[in-house]
Amino acid sequence: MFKKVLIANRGEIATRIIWACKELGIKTVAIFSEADRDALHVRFADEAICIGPAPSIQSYLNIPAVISAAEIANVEAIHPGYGFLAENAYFAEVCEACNIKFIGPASETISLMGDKAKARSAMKAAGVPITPGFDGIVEDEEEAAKIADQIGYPVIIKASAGGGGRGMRIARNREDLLTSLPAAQHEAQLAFNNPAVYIERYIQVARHIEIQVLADHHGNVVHLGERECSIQRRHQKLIEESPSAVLSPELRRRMGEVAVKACREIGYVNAGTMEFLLDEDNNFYFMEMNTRIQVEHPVTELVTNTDLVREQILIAAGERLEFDQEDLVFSGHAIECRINAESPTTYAPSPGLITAMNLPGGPGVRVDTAAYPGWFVPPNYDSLIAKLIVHHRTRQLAIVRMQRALEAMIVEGIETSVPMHQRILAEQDFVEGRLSTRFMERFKNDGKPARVGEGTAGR
Ligand code: MV4
Repeated sequence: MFKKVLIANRGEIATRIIWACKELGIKTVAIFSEADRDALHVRFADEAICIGPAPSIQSYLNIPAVISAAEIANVEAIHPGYGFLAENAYFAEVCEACNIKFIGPASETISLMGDKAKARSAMKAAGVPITPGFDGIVEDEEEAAKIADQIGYPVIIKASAGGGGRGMRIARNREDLLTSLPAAQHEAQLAFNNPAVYIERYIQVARHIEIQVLADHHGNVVHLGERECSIQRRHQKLIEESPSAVLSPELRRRMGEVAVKACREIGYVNAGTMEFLLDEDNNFYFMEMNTRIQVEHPVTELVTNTDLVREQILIAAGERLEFDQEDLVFSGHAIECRINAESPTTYAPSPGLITAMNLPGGPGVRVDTAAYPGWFVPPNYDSLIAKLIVHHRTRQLAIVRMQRALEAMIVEGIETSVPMHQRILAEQDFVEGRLSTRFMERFKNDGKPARVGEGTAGR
C-alpha cells in the first residue's frame, strides 16, 4: 500500500480523498493556490504545498507545479479527484513517466474516452448499444446531409473533443444541418483546437442514466448499479439519485452487464462511469465514459455500502477489489442535492464570506463539504460548496428526508441553491419520478422556498 499520496484538487473532493487515505493509514499531501490558504483540505492534510496564484491555470492545472510538489513531498501516488487534471491524459502520462502512480485508468484509456468519436466506435465494437448514427468524423455538408437522411431527423452534431454537452448542436432538418455543421466545426476548433464533429440521431426525450464500474488489475470488474442524473441545467447536474425510479431489476442487470463487458473489452482499470441515454421505450444508448471519480459518487456509496475512493486507491496500489458482483447488495434509495454558491433565481455565482453556517445531520444524512463558517468562498473556482446526500428505505422517504435536511442546511453571507432544491423536490413531476433531461426547461423558479409537505411526498 502507498505510504503517502498527493491530492491534486481542492474543495469537498479533496477532503473526501483525505478521509479515505486516513482510513487506509496513508499520509496525505495537499496542494493549494494562494486563494485557498485557509481551505479545509490544507488543514486536514499531513503536509500542504502552495503551488501558485489563484487562477487555476497557474495552480491546480499547472502540471509542472503539481509534479514538482509531488517530487518534493516524495509521494508514491496522486489522486486527481474530478475536474482540473482528472481526465488529462498528458498529466496521467507525466505521472507514469515520473514513477508516480496516477490514481485512475491508464493514460491510453483516458485518451480513448476523451475522443468521443473513438469512444463511440470502441463501445460499438464492445457490443454496447449506441444511438443510430455514423461512427467516424463528418467532413463536409454533403456527407452530413447523406448521413442525416439515412438516420433520420432530428440529428445532433457533437464535437469529438467535446463532452459533457460542450460543442453540441441539434439540427431538425437539412436546412438546419447545412448551417449548423460549419458552425459546429468552427466552434469546436475555437473551443478544443480540433474541428472534428460526428453526427447521431437526436433522442428528444430521455433520461440520463449512468452505470458505476470498478475494475482492478487482476481482471475483476463489477458494476454498482445506476445513478439517474436527469435533473440538469446547462449540462450541470443539480440532483442525482440511485436507483432510478424507472429501471427494472432486469434492465439494471442488462445495463450493468453491458458496462462490465465493455470494461473487459477495453481493459479498463479503476473507477469509471458509463453514461447512457434511456428513451421512453426503455432503449439505452451509450453517450460517453467518464474516467474519473464523479461528483455524485456518494449516492452509489450509500445504496451499495461501499467506499469508492478507497477502492480507487486500493486498485491503483495493485490490490484486489474488496468484493465481487455477488457480494454487492443494493439497499434503499439515495438522493444528492448539489449546493452551489449561487443565486437560487438567476443562478449567478455568489462567492464571498460565509458568516454563519449549520450543516444538517441525523439519520441517513451525509454532507460532503469543505466549507465552514468564516470561510471566504473564492470567486475563482466551481461554485459547488457542499453535497447533501440522504439515504432511506424508499424514494418517497428519501425525498421527505432531503426536504427536512435542506431546511436545516443554513448558509449565511452568500446565496445558495438550497431554495431551488426545495422547490424542485416539491414538484409533482419530481415526486412522481417523471424526470427527463428537459425537466429544468419546464421548471419555473419563483425563488420562494417550498416547505416540507407542500409536495405530495410523505409517509
Ligand atoms: C444526446 C442527447 C440526445 N440524443 N445525444 C449531453 C451531454 C453529453 N453527455 C451528451 N448529451 C446528450 N446527448 C443524442 N444522440 C441528449 C443529451 C443531453 C442533453 C441535450 C440537450 C440538453 C440537455 C441535455 C442533458 C443531458 C443529455
